[in-house]
Order: sequence, then C-alpha cells, then structure tokens
Amino acid sequence: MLVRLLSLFTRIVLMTLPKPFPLTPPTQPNSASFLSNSCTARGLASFLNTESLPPSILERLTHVIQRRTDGTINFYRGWEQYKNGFGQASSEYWLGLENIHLLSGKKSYKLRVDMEDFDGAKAFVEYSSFNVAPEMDGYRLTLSGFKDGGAGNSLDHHNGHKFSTFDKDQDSDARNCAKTYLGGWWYDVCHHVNPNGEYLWGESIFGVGINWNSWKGWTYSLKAIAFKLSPQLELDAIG
Ligand SMILES: [Ca+2]
Repeated sequence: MLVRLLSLFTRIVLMTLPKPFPLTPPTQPNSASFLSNSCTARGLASFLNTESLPPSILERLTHVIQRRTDGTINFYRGWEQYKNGFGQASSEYWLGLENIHLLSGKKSYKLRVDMEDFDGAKAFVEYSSFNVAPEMDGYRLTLSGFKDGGAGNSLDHHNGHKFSTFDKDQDSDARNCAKTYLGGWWYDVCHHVNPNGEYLWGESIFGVGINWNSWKGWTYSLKAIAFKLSPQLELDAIG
C-alpha cells in the first residue's frame, strides 16, 4: 500500500512539471504541444479529489482562462483577439477561445469563478462540467453541475450560446450585444454576467460593467473576477 501511495504521489508531482501552459497566451495556438503539455492529469484516481491535493500542486494544475483585477487591459476587442487570447496571466487576461476549447475538450475539468466587490466581499460559483465547442460551432458554451458559493447561477443564462464580439454577432438578440454592452461573451439577449465588460469601479451604467446579476445586479461593476479550470481526476489509470 505504501509503495502504491508513493507511486501515486510521484505521478502527481511529475504531471505538474513543466507548467502546463505558458504565462502569456500564444498568438497562434499550437494544438499538438498544448494538448500534450496541458492534460496529463487524465487517468488518476477518482477517489483522489482535487481538494485533497497540496495547494501548491493544485495551483500548478489550475488554468486561469479569464481574469480582471484593475482595469489596466482593454477587453473591448474583436473576434481574432478573443480567439487567440490577450493580456498577461499574472494580471488581466483572456486565454483565448481556441485554447479554452482545446482544454475543455478533454472533458475532465471543472470551472470555478471567484469574484470580489469594492467592499472586500467575496463569492464564487462552481460547475462540475465545462465545455467550449470548436470555432465551426461558434465556440458554443456548455455548463452543468452548478454549486453556489454565494454568487448565484447567472452564468447558466449563457449556457448553450455561441461567443460574440463587436465584429462577430452570434447572439440571440436583434441588437449586437457586444457593441451594446461593450464586451465579448457568450451573449444571449443579452446577458446576466458580463465579465469582459468595461472596468467601472462599482456602481455604474446598466449592463456595460463587469456584472454578475445574481450577486450584485446589472448596475454594479465588480473589482475582480477570475474563471479557473481545474482537473477532475479519474480512477482509470491507477492500478
Ligand atoms: Ca444580434
């Protein structure tokens, strides 16, 4: 049993090296190298849930796909920018739809969204399943397995919708939602969350800020928000 546990620990450490994704998003994603480097968690024990891992290892396994912290990066960008990614992973950041698609296509990641307001209050949500379809299907979003950490299920409003930018309207509204609400997102008619909207420091104009409606409404722009994918470890490869 001891040997088995040591073997498992060694495999967990090895799969965290090297860092599964570079700190800056590539302008031209390399699908082969991205997949070979990013999804080595497949095949570990289902009874070994991520909460049981040391924080330093869990951090190395977690992919930040979006982050807002201070308004230093302009998020009102076109399709190619949202497809390929922009910003810096250490600060404000969008990983890029193509890489998010490749990553989530492994079907072994859960999504966690952490957020904070300007009074220091924090909330989160989790989804046990998160998938983004290929570009030919408009990078359509699929979510399930909601768990509430106080922010509410506003993101579910965007479940099943294609991604839209100001120069590529794939929303369900007669308007161009990205132009109306100044972001790029899986808009419907139009949104209940707008994480890529304008950075507006709290109370603001309806719908154009970094909104999470079921927590702070459509007229409050959050201080910080981050979308993170972490692995759902599997039993298959043990033994
Ligand atoms: Ca439209």
